[in-house]
Amino acid sequence: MSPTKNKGTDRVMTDSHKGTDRPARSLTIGALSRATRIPAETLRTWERRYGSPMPERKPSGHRLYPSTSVERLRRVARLLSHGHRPGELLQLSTRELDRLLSLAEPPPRASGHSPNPADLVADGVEESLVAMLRASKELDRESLVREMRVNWIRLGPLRFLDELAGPFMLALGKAWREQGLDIRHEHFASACITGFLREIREPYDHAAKGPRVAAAMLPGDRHEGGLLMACALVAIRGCRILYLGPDTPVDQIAAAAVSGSVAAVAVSVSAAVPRSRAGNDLALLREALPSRMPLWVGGSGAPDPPPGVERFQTLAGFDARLSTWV
Ligand code: B12
Repeated sequence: MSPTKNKGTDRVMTDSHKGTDRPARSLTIGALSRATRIPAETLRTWERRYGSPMPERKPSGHRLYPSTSVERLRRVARLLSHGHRPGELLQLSTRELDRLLSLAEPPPRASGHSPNPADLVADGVEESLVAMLRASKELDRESLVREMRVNWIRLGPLRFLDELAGPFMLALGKAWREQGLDIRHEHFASACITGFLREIREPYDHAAKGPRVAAAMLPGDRHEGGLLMACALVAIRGCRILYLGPDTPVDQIAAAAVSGSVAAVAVSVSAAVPRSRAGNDLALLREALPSRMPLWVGGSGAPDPPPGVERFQTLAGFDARLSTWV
């Protein structure tokens, strides 16, 4: 018998296990595939691409999965049929998958009254915002990230950014002033959300093959949340991102755009940048870029755009522009 950590525990006998001395509570890839109806090739692709489900290996190199994988992957399969993506689902625990399933497949209601789905979602968003602010106040990273992850999947990218991530950043600023949140809470929550916005982009960044977009903020501006939100949409549209990030001198943005095979430049301007300075910087940047290279700008501090600069007031508008541009 192969010496594995499962030795000696109860056995779960699948057809393929009968009569073998395989360790308890483990399945071959074939048995897992039959039990979940997920093709073995797909399981191998997910392992390679997302690191999940991650099997143990027999000395022969064959894969062995714990039997708990069956229930988890059955949930994943159900959620895939509701349009969720494997890269997102495979990061979640069984409990989180259950929560998503309860949203995707609500139990039938006793009365004939069916609620307006838009109301249900709106209610959920409000609750999530409250939960996220509470988690920020308690410096509870796990809850904060879980809330974001579940909503990212539930609402989809655009609605998540528009209805939850953006309003959360604004609520954070408000709560900082009015509801006893302190600088540490705000820094903590900003770090969690910017980390999350980078993390969700990763699978898209890996797969991106489209034109390259440089993303930056003007000198002195360190408010990165809006730029990361715009970048998530850019990545989802299949573009590659050259991320220069906060506080970048104008000549450096231009140099990177020219030397880095970039097809467009996106700049985010927060409310902390005086509008006249932002206007001057953007005009300088426009001049330094090749005349046909699009220069996109957004953010609550974005000034009236100088000639040749496109300003976006909503993420939906930006996404629509990206869809035709790509
Ligand atoms: C988080 C935060 C911080 C964090 C930033 C952390 C980080 N890594 O991003 C930290 C702690 C660093 C910080 C520092 C400061 N902050 Co601050 N901060 C905020 C807060 C709470 C959220 C900012 C944010 O991320 N907004 C992101 C989104 C929600 O805002 P948005 O710009 O409207 O963007 C939306 C769209 O426009 C779009 N978008 C954005 N960019 C782009 C780009 C493109 C291309 C497209 C298409 C779309 C797009 O996406 C968003 C989606 O809704 C705001 C509160 C507020 N009301 O914004 C204060 C706020 C911006 N900060 C403020 C201040 C004063 C400061 C400090 C000066 C404080 C200090 N004394 O040190 C410093 C300045 C730092 C600097 N040099 O920039 C003030 C600015 C007021 C003003 N008019 O001057 C604000 C408004 C708070 C307040 N009411 O007092 N801050």
